[in-house]
Amino acid sequence: MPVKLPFESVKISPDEKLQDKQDTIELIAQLEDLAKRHPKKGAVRKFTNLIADTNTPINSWKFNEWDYASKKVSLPTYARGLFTKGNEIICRGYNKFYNVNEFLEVSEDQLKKNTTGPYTLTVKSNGCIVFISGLEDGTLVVCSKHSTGVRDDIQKNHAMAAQRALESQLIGIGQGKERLASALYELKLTAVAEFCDDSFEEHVLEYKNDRAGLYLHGLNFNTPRFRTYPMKKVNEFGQMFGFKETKSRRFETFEELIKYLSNVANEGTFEGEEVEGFVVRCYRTENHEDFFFKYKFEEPYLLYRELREVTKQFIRGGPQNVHFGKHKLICMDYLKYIMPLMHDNQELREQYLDNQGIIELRKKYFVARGKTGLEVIDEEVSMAKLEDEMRLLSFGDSQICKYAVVTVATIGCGKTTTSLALANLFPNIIGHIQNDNIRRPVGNKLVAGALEILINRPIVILDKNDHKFIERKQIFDDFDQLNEVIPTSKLKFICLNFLRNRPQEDKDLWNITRERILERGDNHQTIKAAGKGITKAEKIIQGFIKRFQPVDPGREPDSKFDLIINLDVTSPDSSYANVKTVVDNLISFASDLNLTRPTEEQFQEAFKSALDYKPSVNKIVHSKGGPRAPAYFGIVIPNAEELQNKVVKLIHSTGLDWKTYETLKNTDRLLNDLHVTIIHYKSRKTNGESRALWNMYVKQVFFDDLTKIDENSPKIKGCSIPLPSSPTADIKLEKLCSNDKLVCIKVSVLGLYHADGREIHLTAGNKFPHVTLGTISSEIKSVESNNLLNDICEFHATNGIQCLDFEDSEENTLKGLPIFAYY
Ligand code: IDP
Repeated sequence: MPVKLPFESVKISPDEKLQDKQDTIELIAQLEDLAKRHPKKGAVRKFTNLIADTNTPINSWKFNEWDYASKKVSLPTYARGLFTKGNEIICRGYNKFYNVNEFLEVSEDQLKKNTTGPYTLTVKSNGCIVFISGLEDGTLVVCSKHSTGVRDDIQKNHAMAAQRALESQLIGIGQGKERLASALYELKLTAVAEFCDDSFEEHVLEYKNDRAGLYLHGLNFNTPRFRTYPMKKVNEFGQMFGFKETKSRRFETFEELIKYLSNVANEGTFEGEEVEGFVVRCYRTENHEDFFFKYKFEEPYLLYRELREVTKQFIRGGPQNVHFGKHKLICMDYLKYIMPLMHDNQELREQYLDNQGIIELRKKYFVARGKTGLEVIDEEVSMAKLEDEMRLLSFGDSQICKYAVVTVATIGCGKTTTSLALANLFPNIIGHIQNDNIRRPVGNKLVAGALEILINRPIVILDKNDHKFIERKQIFDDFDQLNEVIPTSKLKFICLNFLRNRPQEDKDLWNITRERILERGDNHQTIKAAGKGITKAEKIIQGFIKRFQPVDPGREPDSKFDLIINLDVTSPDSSYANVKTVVDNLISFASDLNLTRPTEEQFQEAFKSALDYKPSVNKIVHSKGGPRAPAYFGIVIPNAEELQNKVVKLIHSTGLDWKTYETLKNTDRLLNDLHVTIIHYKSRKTNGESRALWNMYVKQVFFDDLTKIDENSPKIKGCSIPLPSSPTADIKLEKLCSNDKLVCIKVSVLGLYHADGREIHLTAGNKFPHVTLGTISSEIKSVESNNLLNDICEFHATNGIQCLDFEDSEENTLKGLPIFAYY
C-alpha cells in the first residue's frame, strides 16, 4: 500500500526514469566487470550477504578510499556506500565529499567559482553513517557504510545495532517498520542517517540518554547520478518516522556562508551546542547537480583525541610511556588531574581502554579547570612560548635523534607495504630493511644493517614479524651490542603495533591476512602461496598467529619502546590508513626532524607503488657485524689557489729549484680539492686507543654536527656532507715537504670546534696531519705523504728530500675551515 507523505516528492519525468534505469543496469555491469578483474585488490570489492531476516542476497560495492580523489583513476560511480540487488540500487550513499581546502578543487576560491547556492549548512553529527531503504514486500534494509545483515566474521556489527535502534525508534512512535520500508521503496530513496550512541560506541562528542539515536541527514535517490532531497524535506520525513533532527541553516551566497563559518569557528558551537563541523550542501554551477563539502573544526577535537591517546598510553604503560603531541602542556596538566582517579580504579582503567568513559573523564577535567576546551587551548599558547624559550636555553632535548622502528605483527598484516609506502614518502629520512631479504642465518644482520642505514638517515624500519617477546628482546639486545656510535640517549625505539588484541580470537585477521597472502601468490621471498603452496602458506600464517604475544608496555622488553603506535588490520585495505597513522605519529613524536605532512596525492602515490612492490629474491643485505661509519674525517681547504700561492711564494723566497713541484705543475697534477685528514676509519684497527678515538669522532663530530646539516645545502665534491654550518678547525702551515713522488704540507691542528662554536676536545687521529698537494702519477697514492713525513720527522731523513719551514705568522694560520666526513 503506497504511503501518503506529508510533502510533495521531488518529481521525475518518465524520460528521466527510463534513463536512470538504463544507467543503473550499465553501472552494475561495470561494477561486476571491475570486481572480476582483480577480486581482492582491484578498483572495487564486491561483498554479498543476506538482508537481515530474509533469504534475499544483497551486494555491497566498495572502492579503495584513495581512488575517489585520484586524478588517474575514473570510477564508475563516486557513491560512498552502494548496495544493489539484481539490477536495482537498494541503497546509495552521498558522493564522496571533502573538507574545504583539502584539495585544490575544494579550495575556497574554487568552491566560490564552481558552486551555486543556496548553501545549506547542516550540523555534522559524530557517529557512524547508516543507509536505510525498503523492499517491495515491506522489508526494511539497514546498512552501515559497506555491510548489512547478520555476520559472524566481525566483532561489532554497526548495521545490526543501527537496525535495532531504528526498530525501537519506530515502536516508540507507534509506527510499523513496514511503513518506513514501503515509503522508501515507493519513493526509490535511501534515508541516510548518523547512528550516535555512546552505549554502543563512543566517538568524540557525547551522545547519551536523550541525545543517543539516529540523526537523519539525507534522502538520496537510488540512481547512479547523485541526487538528494532538500534539507527541509529531509526534516519533514525525519519527523514523520521519529528520527532525530539534523539542524541546518540556509545561506543564499557563498560569501554569507564563509562569513558565518569564520565567525563560528572561534566558538566551535552551533546554537550553543558543541559540534565537530558542518556539511554544506549546494549545487555544481556547470550542471546544477547536488554537491557537498565539509567544514570541520580542528579544535578542540584535536585536543580531545590527544587527551584520549595519552590516557590510554598512561593506563597501558605508566608515565614513562606517555608521548605528547601538539597539546603537550594541557595533556600533562590533565594527566596530573586524572592520575589519582585512575590509581585505585581498575574498572575505570579497563573501561577506558574499551572506549567507555572517555568523554566523562574529559568533562570532569574541564569542569575542575572551570574552562571549556577552547579556553584551555587559548591559555596553552602563552605556556608554549615559555617552552620555546626554555628550549632555546637548551632545556629539553633539541638534538637530532635516531629512530629504530620495530614492527610487531603476523604475516600479511601489511608490514612491508606500510614500510615501503613510508620510505617512498620520506626517501631521505626513512630507510627500510626487510628480514626476508637477509641471507640465512640472519643472526644479528638485521640490526647491523639497520645501524648502517641510521648512519645516513634518522629513521629505519626493521621489517620483521617480531611476534614474540623473545624476538623483541633480541632486537634490543642486538642494538645494545652492536651500536658503537649513536649515543644511547639519542636512539629511540618506536613500535608499530599491528595487532592490539589477541589475534588468536580475531577471525577478521585470519580472513584478511590469509586472503592477502593467497592473492600475493609467489611474490614473496620465502612464502609461496600459489598453486599447491596454499596449505603450507596457511600453516605458516597460522603458526605465527598461534604463537603471537601481544605488545605489553608494562613489561620488558616492550617497556623499552619509547613510543607504541597502534595500528589496525581490520579491513583488507587497512595499510593505507596505517601509513597515515604512522606519519602523524612521527610528525609529533620525532619533532626534531620537522617532517611535513604529505598531501593526499603524495600518500596515494607512495601507497600505490608500495602495493606494486615485488621482491627480488637476490636482494641480499651484506652486513658484517658493526655499522659502517664514514671512511674518514677531514678538514677542507676551501681556497686551493690561495694555498698554492703561499707555496710558490715560499719556494721563490729560497731561490731553490723544487723539481717535483714543477713537474706536478707542468703535468697538471696539482690537486684542486685539498684537505687534511684528521682520522681514518682504518686507524681504529691499530689499537684500542685509536678505536676509542674514532668512536669519539663519530659521536661528537658526526652525530652532534654533521648529521644535522640540511641535505640541500651545497656539497663539496667527493664528500656527501655540505659546507655551511659544519663543525670547523683551525690549522697552521708548518713545513713544505717533497721527494721525487709527491709534495705535501705538514700542518698542525690548532683546534676543532662544533658548529655552535664549542670546542671539540679531541686530538687528531693522524700522527702527521698534512695536505697533499699532488703526486706525480696515479699509481702513487696521497697516503704516501704519511711515509714521507714519518721519514722526515722520525728519522730525520734528507736523502732526495726537500723541506722548507713556513714562517710562524698569522698569514699561515688558517681558521674556521669546515670539517667533513668522506665515504
Ligand atoms: P607483511 O609484510 O606483513 O607480510 P605485506 O607483504 O605488506 O604483509 O602484505 C601482504 C599482501 O597484501 C601484499 O601482496 C600486499 O600488496 C597486500 N596488501 C597489504 N596491505 C594492503 C592494503 O591495504 N590494501 C590492499 N592490499 C594490501
